[in-house]
Order: sequence, then structure tokens, then C-alpha cells
Amino acid sequence: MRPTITVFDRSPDKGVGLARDTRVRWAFEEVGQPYDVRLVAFAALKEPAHLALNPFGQIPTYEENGLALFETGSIILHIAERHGGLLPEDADARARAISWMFAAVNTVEPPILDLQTARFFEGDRPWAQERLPLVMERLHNRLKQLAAHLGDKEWLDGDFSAGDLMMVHVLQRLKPSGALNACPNLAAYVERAHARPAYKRAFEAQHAVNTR
Ligand code: GTB
Repeated sequence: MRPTITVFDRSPDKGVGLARDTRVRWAFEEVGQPYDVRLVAFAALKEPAHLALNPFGQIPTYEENGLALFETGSIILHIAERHGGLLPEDADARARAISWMFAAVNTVEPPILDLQTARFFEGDRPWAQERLPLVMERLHNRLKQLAAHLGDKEWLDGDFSAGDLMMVHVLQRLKPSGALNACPNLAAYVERAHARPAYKRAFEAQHAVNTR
């Protein structure tokens, strides 16, 4: 049975790949697992049928043989554990790749989301102009730390892994802001990952939904 994921029937980003189903689609493409998609309207996210899959009323969710998962980190870990190609065989290297998955969503993504919040949801508050430089500084510090680790390596730790997949999808949200330009090796890292055939297939699939 093919797994089914839920995705926006129309993503607010109009298909540029920022909605989080893109990272799950990418993981499926990397491991060669076909999947089905169920489109969900925004209003339906907070209805009981969807809340039964994700108590926070968000996409994406994952269903297969009676198992329902939410949170992209757990979904991608599940996919990576059941198929070869996204986690190393060596136990220590595997544990390190999983550390990078957590680092992506728990250490790098929060300051990126803070910037989005400061700009788009709080930009009209009287204190917004005072807060924005603080948010930017925290983000740049985090990016500099990541850039220092990556150096001139191709991927974060050995071969491309689920850790890179998560990290790149987190970082790509910064592309429109230009914030990645301060760290050229991170910008090149994102481009390198986006050149992977699996990413291109995932991108095209979500783009087709959002431009139909
Ligand atoms: N931590 C969860 C995970 O990793 O799975 C976060 C899931 C999440 O944020 N889902 C969003 C959602 O369902 C869609 S991806 N939001 C609806 C809601 O909370 O009511 C986030 C997203 C949406 C739109 C853009 N965009 O337009 O640029 C980018 C990212």
C-alpha cells in the first residue's frame, strides 16, 4: 500500500516549494517510494477529520496501513528508517545524521521563523522596527555557526542524508529575503541540494498542484 500525505489544496506560497509537504515529497523521491496525495482546504485543517491526524490542524500528515503520523521530522525519520538512501548504515554516522535532522528543526528553523513573524505578522506593530535588528542578529549568528561547520564540505556529515534534506528545506525559506547571501557556502549548499533529481521531482509535483 502506498503511503498518503496531506497537502494544501492551494499553498499560500503558490508552489515555490516552501510548504512543508515539499520536504516529505523529497524524502519519498530520494528513496524511490511512490506516494499518494490528499488535498486539504485551509478551513478543513481545523475540522475533526484532519485534527484526528494532526491535533494541531496542520499539513503534512502521513498515513499508511493504519499508521498516522504528523510532524515532518518524524515522518522523514520514519521514511528514512524504512528505506535505504537517507541514513548511513554505520550506527554512529546514522545517529549523527539524526542529530542534524533535529538541529534543522530545533536550532536553525526557530530564528528563521522568528524573522518571518517579525516581518510579516508583526511588521506593523509600533515596536517592530526596534525588534527586527535583534531578530536578524540572532539569525545571522546561527547561520554563521552552521556555515562554519559546513566549511567547504559538500554535505553536513559525509554523504547526503535526511539531515541535509531537512536543513536545506529549512534554509530555503530564507532565499527570498537574501539573508543567505551573507553565507555563500550555505547558499551554494542549498543550490547543490536543489540540483538533485529527487528534489526536482518533488518540487515539480507540489508546483503542479499549486498552479493547476
Ligand atoms: N512542525 C510542523 C512540521 O514540521 O510538520 C509544522 C507544520 C506546519 O507548519 N504546517 C503548515 C500548516 O499546516 C504548512 S507548512 N499551516 C496551517 C496552520 O497552521 O493552520 C508552513 C508554510 C506555509 C506557507 C508558507 N508560505 O506560504 O510560504 C510556508 C510555510
